[in-house]
Amino acid sequence: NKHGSCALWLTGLSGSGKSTIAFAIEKELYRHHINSYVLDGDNIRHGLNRDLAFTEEDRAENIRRIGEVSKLFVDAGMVVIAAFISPNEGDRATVKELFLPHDFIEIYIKCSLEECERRDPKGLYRQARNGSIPNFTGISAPYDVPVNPAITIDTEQLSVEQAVQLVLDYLKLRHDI
Ligand code: GGZ
Repeated sequence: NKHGSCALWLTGLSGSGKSTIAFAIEKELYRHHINSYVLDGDNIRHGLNRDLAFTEEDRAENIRRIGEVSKLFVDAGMVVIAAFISPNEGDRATVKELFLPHDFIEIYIKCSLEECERRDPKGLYRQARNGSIPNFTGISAPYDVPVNPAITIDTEQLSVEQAVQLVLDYLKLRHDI
């Protein structure tokens, strides 16, 4: 839209790099005098969505609410950066429908399960493997690879800086920044 507000929707496995890239995008946009705001598990799942767990139904509701909140941010003229696994293609498509086509940018944070498990920054994959965390995405719950994302960022190949550059180049081509 003409004010450059949009939703950058980052989807990918746990440990793929979504939050790291989200905050690096926020920082770079700030250098360009663009205010943005990151929604991630830390500010959403501990607050607005603290009643939700990781069943298929709860994830769908998690993503639905985040989609609606993201739409409010875009209506308010902001760039919102949503960083959630959002594993279900249908749930992501439903969120996309809330926006004008130009205002919703799906970004696939691509990283193999093997590499995410190797990184395992919070030890969650280990716990998922030994059965202490059920329904863990990639281990015991599905992840639908995005069919047609606007941008794919392979975090096994690119640095955080290169990832941010891809997103900024995309926004520049759209004349958003
Ligand atoms: C996946 C889980 C689970 C299960 C807890 N499956 O790497 P993290 O820790 O910091 O990020 C993951 C986060 C995923 O929340 P989302 O809201 O992004 O998920 S979804 O979009 O699917 O609703 C992980 C932690 O929560 N976590 N249990 N079972 N990730």
